[in-house]
Amino acid sequence: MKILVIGGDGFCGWPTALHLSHLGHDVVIVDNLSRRKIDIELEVESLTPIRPVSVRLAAWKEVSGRDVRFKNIDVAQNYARLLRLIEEERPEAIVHFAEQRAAPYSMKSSYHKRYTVDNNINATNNILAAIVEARSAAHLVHLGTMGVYGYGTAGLKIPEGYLPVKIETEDGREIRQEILYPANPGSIYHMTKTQDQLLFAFYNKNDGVKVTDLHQGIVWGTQTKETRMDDRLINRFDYDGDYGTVLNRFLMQAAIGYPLTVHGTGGQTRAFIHIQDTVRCIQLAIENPPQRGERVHILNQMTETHRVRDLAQMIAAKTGAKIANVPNPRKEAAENDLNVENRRLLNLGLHPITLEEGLMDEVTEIARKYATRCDRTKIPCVSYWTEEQRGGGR
Ligand code: NAD
Ligand code: USQ
Repeated sequence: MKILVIGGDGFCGWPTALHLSHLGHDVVIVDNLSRRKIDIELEVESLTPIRPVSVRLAAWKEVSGRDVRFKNIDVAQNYARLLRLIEEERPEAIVHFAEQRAAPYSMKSSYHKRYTVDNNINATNNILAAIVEARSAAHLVHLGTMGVYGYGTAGLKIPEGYLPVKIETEDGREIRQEILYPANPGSIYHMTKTQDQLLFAFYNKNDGVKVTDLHQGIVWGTQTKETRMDDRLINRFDYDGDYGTVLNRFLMQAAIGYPLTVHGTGGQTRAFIHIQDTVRCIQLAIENPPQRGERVHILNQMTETHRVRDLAQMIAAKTGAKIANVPNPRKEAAENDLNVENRRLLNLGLHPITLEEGLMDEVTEIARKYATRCDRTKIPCVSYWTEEQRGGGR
């Protein structure tokens, strides 16, 4: 199958591109390298030494014998090049990772809020509009987020995208419908993902575009089967206060003897998935497209839920790390429960990697190995959600 992987130089996109290439698909990576440029802006680097795209692709050709092509296109800004690419390549599937994905980065300042909205919503709209204009039958697989639902569920198990509702009409009849689960974003970044959902629903209804939206939890881990095949294929590992996600941050902090930065009481419960399972889920989504005319497929791409303080305790118990409860720079519930339906991917054949089996490998294989590359001054989260926190937090 011909597959475009848009955002294919990033943390999830790179291992996905290799996985799909390894399966025999003809993969074209599209990326504007904005994530690498943001590293320069933030004066930070991936803990792992990631190589330039051309070196990555040459190494992949050497170890696998397979070609993966690369196109440097800003899909949010350069609609004409994106359209031409889809017209020329006629992909059967397009995987869309190309968004600014860090909640703290999206909240740093008005510039960062505006950049995140411009980039993410235009990227998604441009890809959808180009599929329609190119008269392409491509199946669009998008990486959404568990954060579209918010994390407070009032005891309800979060369904996969659609909520069945019963409404009583004025004349006493009962109407039953399935609606998109009410959006409840907790950052500008998460808000762009709730807008993406409406774009998918509209283009699906109006133009019959086939879309799968994967509402993914927090991804942990670094390497996959393919990125381990050569040092030059190593995946990125973000640990800084903007892009580092909680579990990978804790693993790295444990490796360098930095007290684990638990926000507030650490009562936030979140959903998690290992990067190896991410690439497998995307494969499963590509292999199981919606039929023409079918509504948007929404799948919850997560395998376990954990409370932040429990994660910190688990890592502390395994490594002897200390825990520091730091003031929470975000505006979020101090404590929440989270119960999530994830049967669709399990039914398609996903066998999850558990935290229990993978955690220590990650500490030794990655975090300890590259500990000397860590800049400790970049660890604290210094992006505040509100002006009050900004004022009081400095
Ligand atoms: P990332 O920042 O590492 O990768 C995104 C890639 O997209 C980067 O290489 C970037 O250069 C590229 N990109 C961004 N805007 C672009 C544009 N306008 N044109 C072309 N390329 C562009 O992020 P990631 O962690 O790989 O996340 C990928 C997707 O998965 C995101 O949409 C994110 O919201 C979603 N997601 C990530 C996680 C996670 O924990 N990392 C969890 C849930 C969902
Ligand atoms: N947290 C800490 N200490 C830290 C860092 C984070 O306690 O050092 C807490 C945060 O306050 C938050 C939780 O851990 O309560 C998760 O934070 P995170 O940065 O790991 O995850 P988040 O901001 O939600 O974003 C990440 C990805 C995003 C994706 C999302 C999936 O960056 O792209 O969409 O996870 S989800 O969380 O399910 O919405």
